Amino acid sequence: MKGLLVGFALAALTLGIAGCGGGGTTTPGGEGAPPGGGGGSATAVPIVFESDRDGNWEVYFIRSDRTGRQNLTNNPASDTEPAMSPDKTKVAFVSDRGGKADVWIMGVDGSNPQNITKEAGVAGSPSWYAEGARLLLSLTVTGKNNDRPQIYAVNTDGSNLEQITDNQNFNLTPIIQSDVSRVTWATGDSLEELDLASMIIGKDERVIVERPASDWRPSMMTPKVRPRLILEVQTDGKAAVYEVETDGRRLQPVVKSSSFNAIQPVWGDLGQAAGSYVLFSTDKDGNWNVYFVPTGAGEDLLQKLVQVTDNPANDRHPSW
Ligand SMILES: [Ca+2]
Ligand SMILES: [Ca+2]
Repeated sequence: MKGLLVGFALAALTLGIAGCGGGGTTTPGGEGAPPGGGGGSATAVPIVFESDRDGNWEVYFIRSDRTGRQNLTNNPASDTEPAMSPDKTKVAFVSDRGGKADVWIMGVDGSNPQNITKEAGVAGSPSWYAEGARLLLSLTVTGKNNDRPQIYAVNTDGSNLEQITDNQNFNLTPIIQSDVSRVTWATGDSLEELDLASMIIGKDERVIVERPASDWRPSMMTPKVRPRLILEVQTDGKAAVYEVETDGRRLQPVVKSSSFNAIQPVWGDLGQAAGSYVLFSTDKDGNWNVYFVPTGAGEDLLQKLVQVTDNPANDRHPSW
């Protein structure tokens, strides 16, 4: 029961942001050339996201050039929080179709969904780890850790569950920092004031971003050159995307506006030659849509935004 409350509280944290979109943006073409039906540029990157466009939350596939849109889950349950595997062949997501919130893994075409937390607690925040061999996730186990979610790692078949945090805080949205076994996640005594923490598993847990704001949903950025994190920051009911050094220094905005919110950032490179991009969801059109933008857009942010979804429903939580 407490796990459900945590789920609702998280949804409120996402949806409670004051929306004030800046009017509709019309983009030529629109999303939705049929799967496999012509089009699709050679450099298009596969993206998954959550949407309630069909009346309940489903996980959808679309390419970065907006072709190939497909409902991957097609289930009356709530299917959310998709995470694309490193080799782009699988998608981890959260579904309550089994009676509680669990992490499931399916093929990138929606095939063969498997519940990997059936025997564990209430699950959320899946992210891929160990080159796709394991997942990091949050698990709320009744009677443990003040009934608050902790960070765990698990094999993709549900075996070898390992508890990583062991405290009385809320612990959410873990990621692995590339090339090292350092986990970064959000932690805090209140969902309204989360901080970013970091540790080599079992060794040196420390808070790296601690401010009177909610700092969470980290994503690793430029893993090979000058590694940094991007994250979602919520201050005074407004959400923006920031970047920060992996030790917490030099926090600065990447996608920030006084007229719209930007949430759930994921870093990507769109192919090595194309540079560094952040994929995220924003309410700038008056409803939540998925966009990406070069990380160094700066003053040219609005001109450099690339729209991926344009459905009036809520399109959020992208991954690529
Ligand atoms: Ca569903
Ligand atoms: Ca939308």
